[in-house]
Amino acid sequence: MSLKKAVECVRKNNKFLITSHVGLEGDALGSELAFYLLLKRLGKAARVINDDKTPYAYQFLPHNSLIEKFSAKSSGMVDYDCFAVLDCADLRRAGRARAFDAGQGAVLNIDHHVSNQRFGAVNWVEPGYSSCSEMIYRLYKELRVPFDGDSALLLYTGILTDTGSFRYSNTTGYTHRAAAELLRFNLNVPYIYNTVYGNIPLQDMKFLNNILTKMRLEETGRLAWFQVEKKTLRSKQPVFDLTDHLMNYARTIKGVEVCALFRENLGAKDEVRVNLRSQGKIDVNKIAAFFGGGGHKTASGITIKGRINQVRRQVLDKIRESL
Ligand SMILES: [Mn+2]
Repeated sequence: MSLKKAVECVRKNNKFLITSHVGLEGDALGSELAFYLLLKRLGKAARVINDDKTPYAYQFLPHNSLIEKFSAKSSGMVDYDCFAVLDCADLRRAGRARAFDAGQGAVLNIDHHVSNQRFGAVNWVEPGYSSCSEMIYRLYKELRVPFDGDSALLLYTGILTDTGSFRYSNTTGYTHRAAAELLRFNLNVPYIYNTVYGNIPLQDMKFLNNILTKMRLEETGRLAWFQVEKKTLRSKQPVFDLTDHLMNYARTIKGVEVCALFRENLGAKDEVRVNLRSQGKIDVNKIAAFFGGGGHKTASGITIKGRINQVRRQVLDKIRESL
């Protein structure tokens, strides 16, 4: 589709500024840093600037330390001719880094979310890819840039996490072939897996357990939901992003078709982050889109202004309609 235009955009420009969505995870970071390395191989200048900081579980990724934290003060001084936004369905998801959109560079939008808003001058958006990292893998192939141990580790981690360790429906033969090629660089798979999933501090595990015991089931067990309030988050201060763990537990329960997590945003007043997961029958991207969010058919998210109880009621009503 527009892979050709993305390639052209990479060839034509020389100074790149790379960002991704807030709530950074494996695919966002893996694709950003692998794209950075690709540009370096091509002799281009590049910087990675994120609004969020790299979560604890992903700090092991090679070159993580070169990622700069967004600062409103210095943002006007960044020089670039291309603003590359990766794994980001909507420019608002880039947080404050979206301010670069108003700058001097053309926006290159590389993403696999079905809800992508096509906000770029060049949009390479293909929901058929498991992950943005798989798209960057493709870009390496297209530009004939060889992989090395670092790029392979980054791309493998991005693919691993966005496919739920190769078990979600977005996993294809192409995904496995890409992984097989990346594994040739002697990646330490148990190490990657343990660092990403198996490194939860005991305190966080207790917190996770606490939320799990408060899980609610509705609609004869087809709908599961959790609610986490600011005061709980403040007192427990989890360092680990527990979203996937919570959702995976809920999804594993026999009969559950949709699960929802409602979490008050610590940094804002009356703002709730909603994460939705589906077993496949229900399109949670549609539900998220109704409230201004988006994502994938089986995994989506929304940030909604309002009191948590009210937000929860509205979203649950919408889910019930589709069950
Ligand atoms: Mn992704």
